[in-house]
Formats: sequence, C-alpha cells, structure tokens
Amino acid sequence: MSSMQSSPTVGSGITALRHAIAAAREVAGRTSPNPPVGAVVVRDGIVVGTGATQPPGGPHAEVVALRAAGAAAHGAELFVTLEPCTFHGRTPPCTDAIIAAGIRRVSYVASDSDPRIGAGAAAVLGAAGIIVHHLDDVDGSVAALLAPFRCRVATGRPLVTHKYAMTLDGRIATATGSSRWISGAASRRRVHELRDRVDAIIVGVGTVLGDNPELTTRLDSHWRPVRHPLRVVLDSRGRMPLDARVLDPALPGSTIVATVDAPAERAAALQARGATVVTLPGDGAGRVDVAAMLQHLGRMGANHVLLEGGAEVAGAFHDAGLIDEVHAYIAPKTVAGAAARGPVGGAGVMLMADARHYDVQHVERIGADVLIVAHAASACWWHKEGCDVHRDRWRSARSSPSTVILPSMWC
Ligand code: AOF
Ligand code: ZN
Repeated sequence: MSSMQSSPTVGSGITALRHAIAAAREVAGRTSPNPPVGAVVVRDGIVVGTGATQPPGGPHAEVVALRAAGAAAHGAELFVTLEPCTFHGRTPPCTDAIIAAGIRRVSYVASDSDPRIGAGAAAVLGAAGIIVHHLDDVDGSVAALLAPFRCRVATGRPLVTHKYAMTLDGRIATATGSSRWISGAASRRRVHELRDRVDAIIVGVGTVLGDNPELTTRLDSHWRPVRHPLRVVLDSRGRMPLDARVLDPALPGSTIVATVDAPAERAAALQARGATVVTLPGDGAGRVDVAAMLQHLGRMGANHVLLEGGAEVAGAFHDAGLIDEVHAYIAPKTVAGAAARGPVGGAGVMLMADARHYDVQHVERIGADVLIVAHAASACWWHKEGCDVHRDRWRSARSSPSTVILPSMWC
C-alpha cells in the first residue's frame, strides 16, 4: 500500500487498527463482491506488513499483509478490520495462512456475515493455539466500510445510496424543469468522489431524456485511478434515444438498459449501440420492478449502488423501502412553485407516523451548500451488532430442517 511503505510504530491496538482501517479505505469500492478489508502485522510495536483486499480472485488483506511481513510474521500480531475467512472461496482460507505464518495473536473488529464462515475464525485460530481478540469499532468506520457487503450478503441486493441536490425549499428543479445547477462546483466534485466508490449508478430514462448526462466519474486529480461505475438506466419501454450520451462508445465503462417490455427491435438497436439490455419483471404500473433490478445487480456482484436523478425512480425505491442512505446536498436558494418537484416522488406515506426514519451521520458545509448524510434506521447492515444478530438467527434457522428462511428474517 503506497501510504504504508515506512514502518510506523504503533503504541496501542487502537493505532494498529487505524492503520488497518486506512488500508481498507484505500480499496473501498474496488473489491465487490468482496468487502474492503485492511490488515497490519505488528511486531514489537512496529508495523512490519500492511495489506488490503485485492480485486476478486486476488489475495485477501491478511495474505497481503503476511506476505509483506515475510519471516517477521512469526510470533507477531495481526490486526484486521474483518474476521479472517475460514473457508475456500475464490481463494484459500486466511486462517490457514495465519496459522502457517506463525502469528501469535489476532485482533479483529467485525464478524464476517458470509454464512460460509461456519463456526467462525475464533474457533479455528483458537484450536491452533492463537489468541483471538475482538476490537471495538470505536467510531463506526469499520461498520461503514462493510455495510455494502453486509447488505448484499443479507438480502442479495446492493446497498442503495440516494444522492440528490435540492434548494432550501426542497426543489430539485423549477416549475419548468430547469435544474442546472442547484449545488455548487465543490458539491458536484463530491458526487464524483462518491461515484468513484460505488459499483453502479442508477437513473430513470426521464433523466436521460431531460439532462442527457454522461454518468462517468470526472475527477481531475484523484489519489487513485478513478472508477467508472456501471451505468443503469431504468427504461421499461425502451424510450432511450440511440444518441444518448450514456451510449457513446467513446465513454469509459458500460451501460445496462433495464426494460420490461421494450419492442425487440428497440432492444436490438440499443444493444447495437453497445448497451446490455436486460428484461425484468414490471411493477403494477408496468415500470421496472426496482427490487428485481437490485437483485439482478446483486447477482452481478454489486455491493453498492448510487441512485441519482429522477424523482419518480427515487419514489419507487422509497415506496419499496429500498433506500439505505441519503446524501442530500442543500443549496441556499429558493425557487418555489407548486409545480416544482421535490427529490422523491412515488406514492409516499400517508401518515406522518409512517415516515421513514434516518440517523444523521454527517453534516458538512461544502462551499455555500450543506451536505447531510443519513442512514436509514431500518437498515441493520450499518450496525455491527445488528447484522451479527441476523447472521446468528440465520445460522440457527439453517440448522433446523423445519425452518424456511425468508428474506424478511434479516430485519
Ligand atoms: C478476509 N479478508 O480481505 C476479505 C474477506 O472468494 P474469496 O476467497 O475472495 O472469499 C470471499 C469472501 O471472503 C467474502 O464473501 C467474505 O466473506 C470474505 N472477505 N475475508 O479474510 C479479506 N475481503
Ligand atoms: Zn480471507
């Protein structure tokens, strides 16, 4: 890891853990369907190896850190943000590598919610005479890094972040539909940083017809090579213009057009423009069923998607209870107008008592704007304990032959 090449001293487990978290952050958004994990090997208070999860099929954080430490790993301690894996996935179990390296003590923060973990790393490592410690997730940063992975493991679908910019009076466009620009340049750069961390961006075809966005990640100077998430356009009837920017073959990354009953020749024309056309079940109104679309993306290995653009599409997600996180950019201007839209349409809830609740995680002034980041209170994957409870429930349900496992058991 570039920022870890010196050999820092770590006075305490907390400092070692900070190094591991920093390593995990360096790969956040680059490891799906795996979680971004960081690990450090510490010997006599000195970091002798650091590692982070490599892209799927590549070594896990622990293996990278152990390789970096080499012989120095013998008798050393390993600090890792996630419970080391005990099973053969695409790669062999990390617990084998830890035992083979002669590690004396392993400290980790979060349990792995992948059911393949079985009895867990503590049992495997303990049986090999290795001391295992659980560390506190002091500021919640480990849980935040793992939430997208945990959401997909628990539900089969990626975690959904809804991002929007609105005026102080809650509008995303004027009554005539004019929307450029609501937030300032600094806020808009932040959105590109967010795109760099997700697996896919989702918009409705209305956004393509209205704004003709590129949906690429544009960051002039960034600390790592930028990533262009998969572009997903919800377009039930195949209304997307063939000259839409998202179909430009010169654009980096790729585009999926999610349809329900698009005419075959339309689907063929979109495909000829390089898009992948998928046919999904419709909702009652003939639009793409957003839950089915998310399951499709989950099967493709997406842990985290960004919902951008389209009050109608956002409304469909809200109505289905499928928004896990909100990034609301609020610009200190007002446009008013009964016909000017707010960020989320759909049917909505009828009673204030039925409002969806969020926990505010972060409030920040960005230029003239204010950013509020909030997590859906119902989404257990943000909380370390919450998901572990669900995993344990899943395990006991699985061991009982008479139990049918329903998705609702997770929350
Ligand atoms: C770790 N360290 O850095 C990560 C872990 O298919 P594989 O072999 O890559 O295994 C994927 C699973 O490994 C994934 O579902 C999750 O349970 C765990 N991720 N484990 O020990 C890591 N990324
Ligand atoms: Zn592993």
